[in-house]
Amino acid sequence: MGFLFSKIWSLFTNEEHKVIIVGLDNAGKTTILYQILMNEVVHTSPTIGSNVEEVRWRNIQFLMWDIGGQESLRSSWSTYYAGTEFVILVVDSTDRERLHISKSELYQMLANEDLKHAAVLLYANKQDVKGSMSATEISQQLNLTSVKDHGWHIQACCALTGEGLYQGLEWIGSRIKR
Ligand code: G3D
Ligand code: MG
Repeated sequence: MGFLFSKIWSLFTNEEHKVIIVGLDNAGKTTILYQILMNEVVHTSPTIGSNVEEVRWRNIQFLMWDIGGQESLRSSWSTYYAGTEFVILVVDSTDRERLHISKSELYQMLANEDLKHAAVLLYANKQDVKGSMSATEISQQLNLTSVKDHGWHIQACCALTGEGLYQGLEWIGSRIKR
């Protein structure tokens, strides 16, 4: 019923905002998508290809794509870029060894013509784990202040509890002109 209603609503508003959720494998992308969607933690297995869900939040309709992050799948990310308004880049804040890979994926995305107008929300996920990097530390490591040609925002979060996820969506909502 909720789905039907949101479908009808979207016919009136005629607006669905495309969001892609990217990040390395195991970062927490699928957990985040389903936490936002259903407010619960689902048991995930590595995403092959992608999951897509319609998410309605504060009268805003989103189409959210959760794209597999294993190395072999990363080259296909760009096939999802067209029409994307928001990129959610999920970083595993415990994974210091691979932060440089997230960094190069980020700058590769920012350089892509299809994402020229997209804004980036970074989730510094797994904040519940002791010793994880803070959002500030990640922001420094990724040199985010050098990003001038895209809107960006970094939000600390824990996908298991949902903490921080809605603050991130607030930022996205604030960028949607209505
Ligand atoms: P992915 O879709 O980015 O590949 P998943 O990642 O959503 O499948 O999550 C990968 C693993 O990280 C899962 O653990 C998931 O429960 C865990 N995870 C996701 N978010 C958090 C978080 O905020 N804190 C902690 N501690 N763990 C998190 P399993 O054990 O199922 O592989
Ligand atoms: Mg996944």
